[in-house]
Amino acid sequence: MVVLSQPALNQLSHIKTCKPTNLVSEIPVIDLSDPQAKTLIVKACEEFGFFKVVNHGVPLEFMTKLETEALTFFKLPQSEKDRAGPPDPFGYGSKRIGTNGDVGWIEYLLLNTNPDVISPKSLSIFQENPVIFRSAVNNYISAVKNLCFELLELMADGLGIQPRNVLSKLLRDEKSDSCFRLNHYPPCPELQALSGRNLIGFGEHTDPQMISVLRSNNTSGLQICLKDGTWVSVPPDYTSFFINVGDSLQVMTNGRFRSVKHRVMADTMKSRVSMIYFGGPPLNEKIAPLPSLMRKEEESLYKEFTWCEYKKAVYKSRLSDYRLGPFEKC
Ligand code: AKG
Repeated sequence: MVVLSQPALNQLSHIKTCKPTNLVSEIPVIDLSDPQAKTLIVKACEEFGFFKVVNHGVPLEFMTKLETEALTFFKLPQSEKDRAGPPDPFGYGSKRIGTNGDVGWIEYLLLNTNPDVISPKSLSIFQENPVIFRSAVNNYISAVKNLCFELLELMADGLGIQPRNVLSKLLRDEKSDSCFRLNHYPPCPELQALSGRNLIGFGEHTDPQMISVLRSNNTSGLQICLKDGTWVSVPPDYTSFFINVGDSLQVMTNGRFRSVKHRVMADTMKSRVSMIYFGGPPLNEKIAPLPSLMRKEEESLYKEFTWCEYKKAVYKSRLSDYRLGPFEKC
């Protein structure tokens, strides 16, 4: 079993008070073969900022192969994993998330998905286990990127805006600032028993990019926050993808789509492995409401900013900060 070095209990975050979480069956499920998919996606993005996708066309083999490779990496001795870290922000990290004091019961690998700017640390990971790991990552990412483009085009169709690649072109751009994260949450029986409370794997946050495509193994832990502030558990499904609307897409739709707050609870008995593709626009791209979506005399809810400016602000913030706040018009 992989054991993260044990931090002092008070360094880790717990859920102190929380309404009972429900296993919701009403999380929207979008079947991509359904002719109504575009309408249902828009509804899900408005209501939840979150949905599950089935019949997505990504071979299960790509998902399970990468999961196996990720576990092989996470099972390496700590000293070997540490050679791929600390994250800069790319590379291997453990417990510390970002540089502003957020901690969680997690270890992870953050990779850049733009081959021409892949960081030296990311390369060292591939050099350990070059052919198999690299091809598992590449196969998975290229399939998930295509799914992401399709989802963004369905969103444009559902919103009734033209051209239909108005969103997807930002991620298709070779300068797209997207990244990919492999997360591992080891089981935590002792810590949980000691604290008697639920241990946080990944603290609550919204994703700053446009869209995130998440796949996990069959261990639960992911929770999303509904519009009314209730936290609900997302039943895991290793064959499907879960889609998060990110802050940038919320701005591009002038608040019509909702960037979903989410978090992960560690499991006492089972390890959770998740893999997330975060689709971000090019650094110099202006993040602003799409003109084709604005109604007559509708005003932007946000100040003007580029993705680079927003990203810099995010890096300086804590996970749970309301990071869009300073960019909203008063
Ligand atoms: C993140 O990496 O930003 C997450 O929210 C993790 C979600 C998960 O591991 O299921």
